[in-house]
Amino acid sequence: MHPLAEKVQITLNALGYFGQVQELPTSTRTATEAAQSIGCEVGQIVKSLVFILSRDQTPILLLVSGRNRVDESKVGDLLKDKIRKATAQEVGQITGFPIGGVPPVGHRQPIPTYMDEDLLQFDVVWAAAGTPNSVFPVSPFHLKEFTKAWIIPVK
Ligand code: 5CA
Repeated sequence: MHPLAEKVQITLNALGYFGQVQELPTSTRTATEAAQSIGCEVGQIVKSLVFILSRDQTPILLLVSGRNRVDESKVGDLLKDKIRKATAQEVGQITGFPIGGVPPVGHRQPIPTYMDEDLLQFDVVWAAAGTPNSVFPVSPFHLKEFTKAWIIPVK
């Protein structure tokens, strides 16, 4: 297994996860590609998106259904701040993972995490596991527990 995918597997296990990180032969870099490679609905793909808060430049993580686009002003209003998308370089520095493989757990530093309420309608969702061709299945309930996420509307 790729060392970054292994790091995610180990982190997940430490959190009480019993499932398996899966390295696929085809790309899971984007939500569309991941859904195709896995054979699931695009809505079941968890996008792990890093945003930066304006006030103090600290990062947050948004776990977003693959079918949704983040309404930045709406989420900013919810958090009583403004948010902007992190650059690819910032994502690497903050999480330790490359764009297209950013997982919901296992980052270099703890990141306050918010989860799209639309993910709750699925029995199983799929998130990136550290590389652009690795993913893991998880129930939205366990994903919320593992990430200590707050549930919010994002779209
Ligand atoms: N592996 C899939 C989910 S299983 C995945 O990582 N999807 S994602 O949506 O979380 O990651 C792709 C996201 O990376 C894009 O939605 C986009 O928000 C972000 N991204 C892509 N290119 C850049 C870039 N150059 N700079 C900053 N963010 C980028």
